[in-house]
Amino acid sequence: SFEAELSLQRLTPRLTDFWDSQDVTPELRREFELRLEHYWPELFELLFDLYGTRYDFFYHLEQILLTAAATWANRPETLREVDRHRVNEPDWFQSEKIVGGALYVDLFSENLGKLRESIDYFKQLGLTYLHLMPLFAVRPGDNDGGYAISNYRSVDPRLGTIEDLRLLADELRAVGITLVLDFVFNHTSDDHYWAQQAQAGNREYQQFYYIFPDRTQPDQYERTLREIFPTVRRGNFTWHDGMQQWVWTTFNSFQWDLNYSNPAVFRAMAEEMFFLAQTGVDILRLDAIAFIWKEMGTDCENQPNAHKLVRAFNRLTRIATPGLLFKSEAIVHPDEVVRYIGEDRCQISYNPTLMALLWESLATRQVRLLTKSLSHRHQLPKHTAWVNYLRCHDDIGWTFDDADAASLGINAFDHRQFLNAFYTGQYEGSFARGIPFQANPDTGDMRIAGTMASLAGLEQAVEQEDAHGTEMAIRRIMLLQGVTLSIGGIPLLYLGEEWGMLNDYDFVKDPAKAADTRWVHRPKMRWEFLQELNGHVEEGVNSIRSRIFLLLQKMISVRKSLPALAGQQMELVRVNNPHLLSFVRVNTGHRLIVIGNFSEQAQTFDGNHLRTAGLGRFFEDALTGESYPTSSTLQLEPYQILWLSRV
Ligand code: OTU
Repeated sequence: SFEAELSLQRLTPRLTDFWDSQDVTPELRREFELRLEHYWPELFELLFDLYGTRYDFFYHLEQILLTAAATWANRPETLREVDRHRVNEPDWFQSEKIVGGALYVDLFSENLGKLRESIDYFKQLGLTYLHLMPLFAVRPGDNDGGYAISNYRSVDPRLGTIEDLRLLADELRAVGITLVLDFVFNHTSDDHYWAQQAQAGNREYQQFYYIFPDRTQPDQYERTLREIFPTVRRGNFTWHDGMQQWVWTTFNSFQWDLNYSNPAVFRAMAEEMFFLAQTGVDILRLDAIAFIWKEMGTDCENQPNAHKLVRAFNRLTRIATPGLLFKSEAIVHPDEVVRYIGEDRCQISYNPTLMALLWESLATRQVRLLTKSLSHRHQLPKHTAWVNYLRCHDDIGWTFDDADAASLGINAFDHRQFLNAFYTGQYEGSFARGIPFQANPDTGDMRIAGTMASLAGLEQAVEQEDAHGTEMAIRRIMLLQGVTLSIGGIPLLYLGEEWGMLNDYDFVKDPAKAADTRWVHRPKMRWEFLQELNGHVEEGVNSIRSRIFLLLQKMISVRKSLPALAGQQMELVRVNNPHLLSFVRVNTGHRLIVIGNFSEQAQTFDGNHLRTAGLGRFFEDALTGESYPTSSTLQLEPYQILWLSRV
């Protein structure tokens, strides 16, 4: 637009001064200018829409632009190389070779220095993408697992230093492992410098947050807000004794929501983002992305301006750090989840609907809701991908679409009640051992905490010394992993899964953790399992651990050998059996059919269904090497999953 162009013209002298003061080559400067010319119009429109009526808009615009330029000027050359490479290969993360893992630095290996010694372990398991849970300086006491950040520019001293982080990033890059860190940008801790200034009465910083003198506005907002952490406190606001004011706190009372209607907040957070980018992180996980914009009269989730903010951050990265990607953490309705995904917003996103519906299928032994959802929800825009996971550090919420359920005659409310009963082990015959998270007595709502293995039946089976139950639990785990490793996107393990780690009920002994049941599925890594595996222990519980590890390791390595599993394209295959999920993956002439049995009974189907999906007369299971003819009736063992290719 004319306004965008004229603004850039007016800002150019400041930018020219900046470049003239720098000791950089004309080529480097030109690279920046080309990207700026390309992305400026969009960036300007977005920021003008968000902040154009603010008295200080142009000032912050200038500062943002200068920060972007300084970021490129000071970007380590190795990272600039990565930037250039990724601009030319925007699908680099679509490879079949990419397999992710997530972990807590302290629970996995104490600190960042020790974590570097685990690179061999990641390689042994086959990981090429590593998400470290938030490792920045946090408030004392409860810090919500690192999500209450008091300083984005320093590492929690218990874990190391920024220098350790840089070293780790370098080493990971050298062995081809992508580094993912959180950008916790919805809120800061109550002891962040900005919050401290606000508490000291500094008006400039009070405007960084949502702070109210009385209940008038909070009450107005509350009329349409959901409660996200109702067991922490009812409502979304916290009374602050020192200030004698109310503070907007969507999550814990010590996590203060940032006020993005203030351009100073956008600018300040852009600076924090660029600081993180320069440490060598490849992907930023945008935490609690759904909540970043508040609008009176709405639920203040998924607001149009939240999307504008994300796009503006994205455009800034295209200009200054073009190799950096965003991963969306929007655990919301499936229609809303996809709206965060795009080349111009978050290139990758958690797939919470697939996650929830895989667990739903395991409970019901039926795949109808899952297939219904997949049939119209799996496709994504180009140059983007799902991150497919089964468990993570958070709870499971049943975020499927009520209308998808209704179309199958399922009442969504009742079904969620059933799933909650099933996964907390209350339902007759349930194999699961989950515990409630954030049960809300008013709405009957609840989410589920628990490790993958405990939810899949291993805890109960081991406790009851039930060999058959144990076998079934291991098969359930491998069935689910077999889907997320093949369905299209980036598979992400939550480390501990590879050993079938069970719930750890000891979290209640730690006062900083006791009130948050998610700690039940955040156990410490047990390195003795690896030692046992290396010593080939064959007896007892230990062999269960080793089996799960070896099965998963094998499945990962098979995935990495199958080019059909790259990319995102996936078509469902009808096999006329309500217990069988089947789909075909096609990529550059390669083809693979996946078929999984979600019941504990053997299931048969007519092999001709696979023939019409393009498999030919014979096929081979890539997981076992066994081959079968497609002309006859075929049988899947309880919970068996096959990855079939033509021979
Ligand atoms: C995120 O999750 C993090 O993953 C959690 O670990 C944090 O506690 C929280 O933000 C605050 O930083 O409520 O139970 O998408 O589901 O953003 C998890 C909506 C959460 C929320 C999600 C949030």
